[in-house]
Amino acid sequence: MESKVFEFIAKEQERQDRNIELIASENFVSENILKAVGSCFTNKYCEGYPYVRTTGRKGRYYGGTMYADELEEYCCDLWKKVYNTDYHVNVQPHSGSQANFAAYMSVIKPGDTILAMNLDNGGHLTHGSSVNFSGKLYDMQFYGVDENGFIDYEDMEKKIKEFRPAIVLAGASAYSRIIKFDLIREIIDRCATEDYPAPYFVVDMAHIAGLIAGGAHPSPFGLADIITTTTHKTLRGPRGGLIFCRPELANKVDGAIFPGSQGGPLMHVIAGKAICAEEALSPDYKEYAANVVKNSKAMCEEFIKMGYHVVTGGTDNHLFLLDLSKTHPTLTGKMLQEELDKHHITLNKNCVPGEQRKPAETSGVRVGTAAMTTKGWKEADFIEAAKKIDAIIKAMDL
Ligand code: DSN
Repeated sequence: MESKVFEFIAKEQERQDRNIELIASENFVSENILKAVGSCFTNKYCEGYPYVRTTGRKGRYYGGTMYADELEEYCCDLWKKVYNTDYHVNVQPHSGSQANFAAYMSVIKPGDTILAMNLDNGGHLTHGSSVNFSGKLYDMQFYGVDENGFIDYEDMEKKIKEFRPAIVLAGASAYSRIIKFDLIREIIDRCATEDYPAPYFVVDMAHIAGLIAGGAHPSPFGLADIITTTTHKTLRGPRGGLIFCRPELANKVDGAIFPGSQGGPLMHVIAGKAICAEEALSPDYKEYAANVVKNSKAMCEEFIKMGYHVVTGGTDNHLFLLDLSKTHPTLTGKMLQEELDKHHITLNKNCVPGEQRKPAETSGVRVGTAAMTTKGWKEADFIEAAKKIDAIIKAMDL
């Protein structure tokens, strides 16, 4: 049977081939991952867990799961190798949001306090937005960035002492600098007292997971209690999530995913996640991660050279934020995003620290280099793209 859907797929393929893709959370998966995600594993129900080798326990709710069991265990083993860790891993979260939901649910109760990074300062919807489950179910408190845009670790310590959160959450969607996981661990331990045991340290490493895997950003393993991620950003895998935790939290985390918040896992996506891990373990991957950062620095420096205001004045990772309010007071992030769309350059509007506009308008844009690095772009290509964006802005009627 013919399907109209293939027309949409063909148009989207054309767009992806043609456009300059600068959305910091997107990437291009390999043919193998595409094949796995489009495979017959999509037909299989596998509620429960295999874990025959790791725990001796098997708890699937359907027959015929023998190959899915092998796949899921293979996938879990690979992810432990990627991060060189003995943490438990759950590969079933359908997304980063589901992973965060389960992470919170596994160790705290609704009404408990979570301290997270302020959303305007680069946090994420599931880190306490009032319109998200996190903001509705938990008492959210926030730490922020200093006047230069860097995480204010002193503010974090002050807020831990003041609010005594049950979870301290680190991780961001639009933060361009190294996150000092070792310092946060130290702060958390320092704040613990006899009547306030150390809160859980949860890291959402979704944006930088690929850089950590490739050795281009410090790792939270060994420091955090629970680590969540998506697999489709710098990791360059299928859309989905993962949760890692200290072994003693394994049952709580697993229970929070299934049956706590999800039904059957998406086995075809788990197949894609396994290939993503195989790729992350390949020798080329280290080079890819290093190139993503090198390209990001080159493009960011070009914008600075042309007079743009970059939040924090630079980048250590795969992205940076242009604060347009300082240089182009009448140009919003939304206007620039829409103008660039017309020129086949894709990026997204983004709030900046101290944002004065609504999230639907914003005063900034976020620029990321992971996707075009996958397409083979080098520093010179990114510098060219920065110049092209500048020329487009100069041609706008502002
Ligand atoms: N929406 C993603 C991003 O663009 O950063 C985060 O989940």
